[in-house]
Amino acid sequence: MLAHFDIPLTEPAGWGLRIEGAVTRPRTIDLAELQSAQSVTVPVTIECAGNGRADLQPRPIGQPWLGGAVSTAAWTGTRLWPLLDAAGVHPAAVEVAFRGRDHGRDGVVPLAYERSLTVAECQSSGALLAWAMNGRPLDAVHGAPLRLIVPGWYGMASVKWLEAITILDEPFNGTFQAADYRLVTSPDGQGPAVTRMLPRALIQPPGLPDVETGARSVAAGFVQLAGRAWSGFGAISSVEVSVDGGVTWHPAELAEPLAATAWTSWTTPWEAAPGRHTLSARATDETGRSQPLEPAWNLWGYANNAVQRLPVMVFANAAHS
Ligand SMILES: Nc1nc2c(c(=O)[nH]1)N[C@H]1C(S)=C(S)[C@@H](COP(=O)(O)O)O[C@H]1N2
Ligand SMILES: [Mo]
Repeated sequence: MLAHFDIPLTEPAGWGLRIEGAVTRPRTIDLAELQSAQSVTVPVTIECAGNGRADLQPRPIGQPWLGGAVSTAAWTGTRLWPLLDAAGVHPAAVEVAFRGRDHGRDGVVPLAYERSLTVAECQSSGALLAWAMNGRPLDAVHGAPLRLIVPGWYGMASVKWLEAITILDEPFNGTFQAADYRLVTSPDGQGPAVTRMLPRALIQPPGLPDVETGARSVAAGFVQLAGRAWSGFGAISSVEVSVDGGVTWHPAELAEPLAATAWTSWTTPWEAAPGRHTLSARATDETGRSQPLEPAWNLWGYANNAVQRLPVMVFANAAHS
């Protein structure tokens, strides 16, 4: 769960979604009407753009995520585009802004959490307005009563506690679009926007964690290594695993993907010999995008998809029992 401000508590009864701006038929829709539209349930993997930030040096400002800020849930809702289309989006419209109910201040300026997508992205991304997660009504933490889900994008795009959608005939310039969520590497503070999730594979840590170092402690012998891999740019085409710190790599076996919008499970057998080892997994997607061995630093520590390095201490079996 990640939120920039306090969690707003909203009674569905008094709530309505405002659709306004460059549309022929601006309106407010209540939850019952949204739920009477055609509904879909889609598994979607969402990763926070700051996931992996804590591995960067020097340490960027922000939540010190290691690799845990990613999850997959089944989201139930209705597709965004048919709703916007029915409101009559002006032909000259270029972007759509999504505003959450949560707000705070930027110094003296009142500030809501608001993000935008291009009109084209609203049409093609399969974005949905979701009111349920894993078969249960959305809870307060995850955006009740309604949130946007943008498959393929880092988490910041999936605006929680959604209360207004504004169609714009110029690009949106809000703080969380124009100033934050940028890959800043130069002193002018500018940089390209963070958009889709870069390919990434993570390993389900085998064995047990060592209390002092956090390194994994594993009994020697056959170990079935497993993990997940995802990319916001397309299907995962391969996962390679290294058990020697990235010197040699071999292909893992991929399971059938859950959905085009969700991560893929992978497995590979490992004959673990006593001693210290470093495990790594590297994903490549169908567009050919892959993971770098070293992180690419940026000021806010976004989109670090460098290959994971998982230290493992393998013990001879007798020492373990
Ligand atoms: N309204 C609103 N939506 C938001 C945010 C927020 O602060 N306010 N945080 C975003 C970020 S940065 C992430 S990673 C995801 C986290 O979603 P989760 O809390 O369901 O895991 O929500 C996104 N949507
Ligand atoms: Mo995030």
